[in-house]
Amino acid sequence: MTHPMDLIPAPARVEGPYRCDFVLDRRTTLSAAAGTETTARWLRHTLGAAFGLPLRETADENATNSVRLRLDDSLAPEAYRLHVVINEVVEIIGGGPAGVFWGAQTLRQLLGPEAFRAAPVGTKAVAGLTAQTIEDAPRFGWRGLMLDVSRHFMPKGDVLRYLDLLAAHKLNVFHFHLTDDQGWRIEIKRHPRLTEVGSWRARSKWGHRASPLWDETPHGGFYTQDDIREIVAYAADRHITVVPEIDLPGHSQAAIAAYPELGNTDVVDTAALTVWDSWGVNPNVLAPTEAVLRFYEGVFEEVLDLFPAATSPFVHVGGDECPKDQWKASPAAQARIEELGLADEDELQSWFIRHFDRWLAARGRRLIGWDEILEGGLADGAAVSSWRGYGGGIAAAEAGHDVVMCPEQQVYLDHRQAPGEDEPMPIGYVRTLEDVYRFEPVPPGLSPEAAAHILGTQANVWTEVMQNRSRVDYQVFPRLAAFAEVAWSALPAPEARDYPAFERRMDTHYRRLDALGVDYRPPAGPHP
Ligand code: TNX
Repeated sequence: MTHPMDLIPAPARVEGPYRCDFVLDRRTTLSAAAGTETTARWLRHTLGAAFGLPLRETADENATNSVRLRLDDSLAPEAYRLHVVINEVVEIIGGGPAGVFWGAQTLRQLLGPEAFRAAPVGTKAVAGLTAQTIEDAPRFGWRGLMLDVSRHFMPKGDVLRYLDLLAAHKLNVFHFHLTDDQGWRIEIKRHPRLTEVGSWRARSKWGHRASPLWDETPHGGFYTQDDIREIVAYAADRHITVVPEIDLPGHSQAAIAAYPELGNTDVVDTAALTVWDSWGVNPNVLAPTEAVLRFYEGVFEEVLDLFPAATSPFVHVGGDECPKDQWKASPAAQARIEELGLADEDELQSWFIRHFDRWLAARGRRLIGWDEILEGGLADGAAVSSWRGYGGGIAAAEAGHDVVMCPEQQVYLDHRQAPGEDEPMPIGYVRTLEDVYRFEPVPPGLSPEAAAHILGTQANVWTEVMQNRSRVDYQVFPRLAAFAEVAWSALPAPEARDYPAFERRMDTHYRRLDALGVDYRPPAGPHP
């Protein structure tokens, strides 16, 4: 049985555990008040798979040997209280449906690592719990993971599995990086070549030909619109918001390869471009024309249809790493700068972003972009993903813009997690599990008004060198567990955080990850 202190992320307050237990068995019923149905379904599905518990529905809210789910609007929407009463009942009370769901995630952890299995645990059709009371609520409302499915396509089933992994860590935002130079991954009906041409590349180059990361096999794939609807619905059932990203005006070579007229045709032969087979910052960016705006409005119209406002209030337009060389060299782009009365190419980038900020706002959505969107002036309602360190986020927050903190030095999970030759991922800063545990999303010295603009934080997973789900698992875990605790729990200042205690709780958490089949980096290293 799990000691409550083994919970990850750590809850705000625990009373108990007391010495007596409550055992869920085949007679245990479930009562689900209005608003808690998704959690009831999830619990039946999860505990049914592992323990074979049917959790039959009861309308009797006072039944004993029962799991009770209900709402109490005196709590914050994502807050919950969980009571395990000796020999009687487990009660999960959420401020809103999401709170009940996070409480159910805690219940699963309390039931032991076996509760994370998707196959039956054997003859033991019971699950034991220690009596206790937990009161809990998240520190941040935005607790995210960004997954880059452009550099390496991740099949739909693997995406759904990642949504389950997010939910198990009480993360509630899935930032879906759907387009980039190396692949366009979302079906757009009015522009079919985006996926017909843009979703496949011939090879993946890295370093030199002999490198194990140089791959001469074609790579590709995309999500149909039905796939996307299924992903969005699956996320919604787990109280996860999806932020679709269509990256522009840079990181667009896959789109230009599909539709050469999107590029700067007066300076490059865009008809000769293919989906990029290499990595880095790409010079082939969108041309600043009205036709390009109309093309992307068409893309976003379909995106808004697929990602409804209720579960996708934010739409990400990228804005990162857009080299201005082609615009500098292009007579057509220069003429546009003059025609639009802009000072320079930075303002041209900002012209793109402002256009889509207004366009999205008129349709009830909010634009979010990487921190380069600050250059050349930021659109009024725009929010910023601060990735090049804290600086962009601080500037944006001080100017009254909402911010998601995701500095690459701290929470880029493609970066290596230990020094040493045998660490398989060759790029980036070394960020150990402990480093991630000591990451603080709100930089010190920020005024309280500016700090209120920090919506939260997210970890980003760029997949240039992660060819499959195992490689992604290895980079993401166990660090996502530390990140989840940073995003959820009210931890003390970085240097005062009790990392040894977290590591001890991780002993239990590794068993949960084992039961889930997660290919995490072993605590002793890849080849101890
Ligand atoms: C920078 S972060 C990028 C990505 C790369 C990543 C590699 C950001 C907005 N742009 O295109 O994949 O570095 O760590």
